[in-house]
Amino acid sequence: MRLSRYFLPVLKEAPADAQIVSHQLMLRAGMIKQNGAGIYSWLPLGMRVLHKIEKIVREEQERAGAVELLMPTIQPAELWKESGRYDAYGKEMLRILDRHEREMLYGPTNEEMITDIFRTYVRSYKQLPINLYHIQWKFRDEVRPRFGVMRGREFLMKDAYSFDNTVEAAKQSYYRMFCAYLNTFSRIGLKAVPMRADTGPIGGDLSHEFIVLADTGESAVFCDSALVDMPAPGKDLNFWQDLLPEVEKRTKLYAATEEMHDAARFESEVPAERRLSARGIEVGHIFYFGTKYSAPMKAEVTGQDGKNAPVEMGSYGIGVSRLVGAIIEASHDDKGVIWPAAVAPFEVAVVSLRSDDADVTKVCESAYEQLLNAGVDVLYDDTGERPGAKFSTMELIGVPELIVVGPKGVKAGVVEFRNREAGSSEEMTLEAAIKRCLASKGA
Ligand code: 5CA
Repeated sequence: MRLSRYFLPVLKEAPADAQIVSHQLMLRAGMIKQNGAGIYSWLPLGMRVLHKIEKIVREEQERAGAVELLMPTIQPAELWKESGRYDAYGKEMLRILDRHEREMLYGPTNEEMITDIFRTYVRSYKQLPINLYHIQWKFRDEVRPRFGVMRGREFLMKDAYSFDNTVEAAKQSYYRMFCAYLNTFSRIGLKAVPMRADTGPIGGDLSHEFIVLADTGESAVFCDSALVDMPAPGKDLNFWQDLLPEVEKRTKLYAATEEMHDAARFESEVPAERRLSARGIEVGHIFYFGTKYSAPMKAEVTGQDGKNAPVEMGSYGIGVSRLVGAIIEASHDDKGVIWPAAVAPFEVAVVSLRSDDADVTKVCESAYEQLLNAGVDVLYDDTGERPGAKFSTMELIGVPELIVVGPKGVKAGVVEFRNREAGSSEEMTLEAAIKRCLASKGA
């Protein structure tokens, strides 16, 4: 992408009402634009990050056996009346009347709709297990939308739904997703702590939240320190089975300390020694709720014994748009965002220090072309801005690696290779710089 043709409306200063660093940086880096309370447009740079997160989420869902579909944002109220949640959900649900005065709603979640899809097509235990997911916008009329995309009213969620024949099989599906979540957050470059949680309006009696530690988080983190010691980002967790004994060990520990469950609910009652004095951001939440929806909605399957019984279900959410804010909270400095490589909107930038110099331009064009051809997400700053302003923008938007091309270097046959996170700068040939970029991409 040539910066001269890109849409990157960076701001010198963040609007005064942006209270936390991720919100400030997302506005300043031209990633989002607020359109209403808790409602945002995703500008090109923000959308790139969103797509990169989605891609990782998809890959890990598919690896865990979940199958993608797409349900609508607008749902008929009838389904929610069947489950009993239409009245129970309260004011967070955005209710709409269509031109025929039919009651509709903008989906805050999709348990009812997926249960309806399931019951239309599946009859026998032989067709199970099934796990279906989608990545779709949700709307919750939050009392206090705040912190930018962290607590929006419209937000992007990955929600998966598992269907099993027995309680044991359903728990297996639950822990399979548990492991998929550890993989997902690790690949994104985050350390997310699983914590036993309250189930709220989704229901059920087994639930975990995945929390990214950050001072600005809205969730208080209470858990055994053993649980905090989860695999470090980047560690290859590979296949979920490898991890299952470990997860079981850890979850037994939960089971052993029932107060942990209460701790998640009643912040004030947690004894000081059990607190991590930490706060965190909930980036994922998984639930096992058995037949809470399948029983009232009559989503039944014929079992091995020939009898019909409601299917065992769980649901599994990831806050895809919230993750963008959470990553920035966890990874930034006073100059801007430091993206983990896997989700950086651009992996490399070629920065021309003199766009009016033909030799400099020739080297830049060659670097840009080679990187594009190698499949690297490259931003080419071909504008006539001052070098200082160019570097500030690159640091603000968090491009991990820069190839800087200036007249002196070109004469000497070198470019400057900069690394955002390390703050390092080295001179080398263009060929060597490109090799370095490809190496960090794993190509
Ligand atoms: N149906 C279940 C699981 S699919 C569900 O809706 N779970 S949830 O309510 O916990 O939401 C899943 C995830 O969406 C949360 O962990 C959080 O990361 C994200 N999320 C929830 N509310 C918001 C919001 N207002 N703004 C941004 N992200 C949100």
